[in-house]
Amino acid sequence: SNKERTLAIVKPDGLLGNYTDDIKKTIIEYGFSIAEEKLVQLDEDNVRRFYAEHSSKSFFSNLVTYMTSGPVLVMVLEKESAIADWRALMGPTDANKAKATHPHSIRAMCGRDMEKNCVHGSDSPKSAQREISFFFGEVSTDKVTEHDEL
Ligand code: YYY
Ligand code: MG
Repeated sequence: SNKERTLAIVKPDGLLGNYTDDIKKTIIEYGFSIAEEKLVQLDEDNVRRFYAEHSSKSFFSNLVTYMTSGPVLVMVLEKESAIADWRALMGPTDANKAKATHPHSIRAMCGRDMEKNCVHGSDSPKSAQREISFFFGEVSTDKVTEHDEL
């Protein structure tokens, strides 16, 4: 089939603000299916490896602190053009920009700023493959701690 898979994450502020149900409802409304999901608590090493491409950026240590501040909901979303369509549905990285220019996006709904932007989405087929294996590959349970209360 022409279906594609992408990795989506509801970040700690999304869970804390109880946005998970609304986000999932939006995901389904827009024609994605949720192929996999799990709630995980990331540690520093997980985040450093997941966001390795950003390791030299000035915001990196704040990103690590934020992403380890509470559990995250990790999902594999599936549909035609899932990667681009999930990026579009999330809206711009900066949630303030999302509120101004993409008021119906998920980051406009539940993000706060450039850092606390509520959701993640893979940015290319290569990233999607890497990120899905990171969380759902064969040795994934060694890498991330699964969280009990879903
Ligand atoms: O893919 P996306 O999440 O939209 O943005 P990236 O440029 O890949 O950055 C990853 C992540 O890093 C972003 O979601 C928030 C954080 N971040 C930040 O805290 N400050 C920045 N100036 C840029 C990104
Ligand atoms: Mg990115």
